[in-house]
Amino acid sequence: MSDVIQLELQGRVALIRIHRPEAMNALNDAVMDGLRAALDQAEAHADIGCVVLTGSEKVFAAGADIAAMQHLDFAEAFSTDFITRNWERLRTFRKPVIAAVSGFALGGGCELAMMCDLVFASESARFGQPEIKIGTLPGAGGTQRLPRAVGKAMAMDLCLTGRLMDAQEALRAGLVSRVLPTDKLLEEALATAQKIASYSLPALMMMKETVNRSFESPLSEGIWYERRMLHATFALADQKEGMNAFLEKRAPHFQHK
Ligand code: CO8
Repeated sequence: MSDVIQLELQGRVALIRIHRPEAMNALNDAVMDGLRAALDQAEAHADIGCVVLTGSEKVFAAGADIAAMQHLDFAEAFSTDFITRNWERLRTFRKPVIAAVSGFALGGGCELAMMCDLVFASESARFGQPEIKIGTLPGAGGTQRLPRAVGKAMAMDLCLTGRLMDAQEALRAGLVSRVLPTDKLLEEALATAQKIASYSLPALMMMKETVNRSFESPLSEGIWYERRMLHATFALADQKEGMNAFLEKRAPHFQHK
């Protein structure tokens, strides 16, 4: 794959690992190019139904690469649309993604985790948007997704003070859905991903798209969209199989179509 992004296929799950230990997995162009390539591969691969994105035990990602942007000026940042190329790829990825976060998920690292569909944290996980400490702002959705996840007061608390949130606080606040012992994090994330990937892939993709719609539209529009997507599932062979299997008291055999 690349030096800094490792891709491993395990059954119907793609495990993507950020590996830049010398810089706390700081996110530079090489990392983001590698992540885009890995996601492209996982999206194109018909037999992949779910992705797990992780870092190391010590760090998920400590943010955008500060050394790479230290001397950036406004004209260059604006004209090159800094932080845009490849950053939007995770947002547009259509299959489910679980972030398995151990250690630091700061700045762009926290933003990356929030772009995933589920976030599992190890007991050592620390989340934060500490950009204010270095005189800058989040730039990959931190000020937008964090309040949606944890509410305005908590988001302001984190963004304005730059303090870090531990795993239990993140669980209480709704930023993560599970906290696990550090040595069980990846195992649980992969097992959950295998379970998700065993379901009908088109139904999963429709589910993800529909839940995400709740952030993009008023309630009445979202409910209308959900109703139409429900109707659309009746065109899937997997819906027939799933309901038949239930009524025949047997396990379904989804064909992902
Ligand atoms: N960028 C570049 N290098 C980094 C980064 C980073 N974000 N974080 C750590 N490193 C490097 C350190 O410079 C150090 O390098 P060296 O060994 O060559 O001196 C090495 O990683 C190890 O780091 P520390 O010695 O600091 O390790 P500690 O265990 O003492 O501390 C911390 C770990 C707490 C994670 C600490 O490194 C830290 O605070 N890092 C910076 C966190 C931060 O401010 N993140 C936000 C960055 S800005 C951002 O992400 C948003 C910008 C908007 C764009 C959004 C999309 C990315």
